Amino acid sequence: MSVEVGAQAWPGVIEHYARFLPVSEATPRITLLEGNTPLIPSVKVGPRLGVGVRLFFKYEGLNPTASFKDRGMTMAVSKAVEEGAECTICASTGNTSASAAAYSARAGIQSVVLIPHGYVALGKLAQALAYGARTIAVDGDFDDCLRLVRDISDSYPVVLVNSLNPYRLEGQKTAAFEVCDWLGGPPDFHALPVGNAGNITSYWMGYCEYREAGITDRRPRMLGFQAKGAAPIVLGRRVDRPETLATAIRIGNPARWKEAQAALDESDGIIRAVSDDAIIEAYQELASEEGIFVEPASAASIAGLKRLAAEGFFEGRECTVVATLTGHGLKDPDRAIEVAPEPERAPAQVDAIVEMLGL
Ligand code: AN7
Repeated sequence: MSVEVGAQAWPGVIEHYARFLPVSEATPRITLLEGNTPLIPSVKVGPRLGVGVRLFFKYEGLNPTASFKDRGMTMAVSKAVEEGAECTICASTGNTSASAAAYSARAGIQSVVLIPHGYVALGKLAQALAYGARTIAVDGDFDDCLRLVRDISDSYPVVLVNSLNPYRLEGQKTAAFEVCDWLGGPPDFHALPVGNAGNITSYWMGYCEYREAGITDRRPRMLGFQAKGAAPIVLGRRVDRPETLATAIRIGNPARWKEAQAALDESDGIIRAVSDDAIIEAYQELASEEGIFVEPASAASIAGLKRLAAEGFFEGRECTVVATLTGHGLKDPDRAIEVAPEPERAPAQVDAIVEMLGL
């Protein structure tokens, strides 16, 4: 018996949201069926923010390469192929490179990724290598890598797929559409971590376009959070040697800085820095109290919401808050193990284990 593909199956973000995207029938769909990620109600963290707060997690770690980057990458690689490209290039703190490598493999074209040597989480490095990207570890940080790939793609036949590529933003804005579609309208606040600032820019585009199309009648206030040691937008100046254990957002000179600032201004938004300790605390709470394992950068938005709550921000407010959890916890297994207690050891005997457990 043959298995039929159901007509209702999720077709990926390009096909599902084609009427909002710069694609035609002729655009190839290079897709791994990304998107359609769950909007999970918070059971513990949300109620603690304030009695009137309804918090939802947009869990982007469930995309095909386990981060939100797949939404933008399906667009960027599809358009690159439509335009006849044979090679993509990107700079990355890890997730962009994993995604670029996967979608390029899917398209049957080469990918080249430049990553800061020693500062990419293990799972992400494994992905770039497994998908067959030419993986170049650069003696420098992400900002150096981005400068290099901009220069190279300006002069050589390789397509830049960082979020400087406008198709990346187009694809990523679909996450805002999904939030509105699932909630039945926009939230009051949307929180997310900010690194290169492509995602906050994309969500804002998505919320604006849905309102312009008359699908929604308002837009959320955007809440952006950077790591304290890598907070250029908060400080209003470039950070030359960014440092944070949330390596995904270890970025000192964001490519979409201006657009992110505009999103914050237009939405009456807020951008704040959170410490690495606060990030790790939120990271552990998400896993142990919500059952949601994310990478450290993703927890920055939760650390930020907790900080706002501690300042009284949510007091007396009835509001819906969506926090994007940008990447899966398995991306960075080293950090997970480092901050957790060691596994207990036992002999292979029932008695010993029963005694350990105090049963
Ligand atoms: C998990 O992969 O910049 O503000 O090169 O991986 O849109 O950059 C990753 C960024 C948040 C920040 N959370 O998003 C890269 C890269 C995770 C991330 C961000 C990133 P942007």
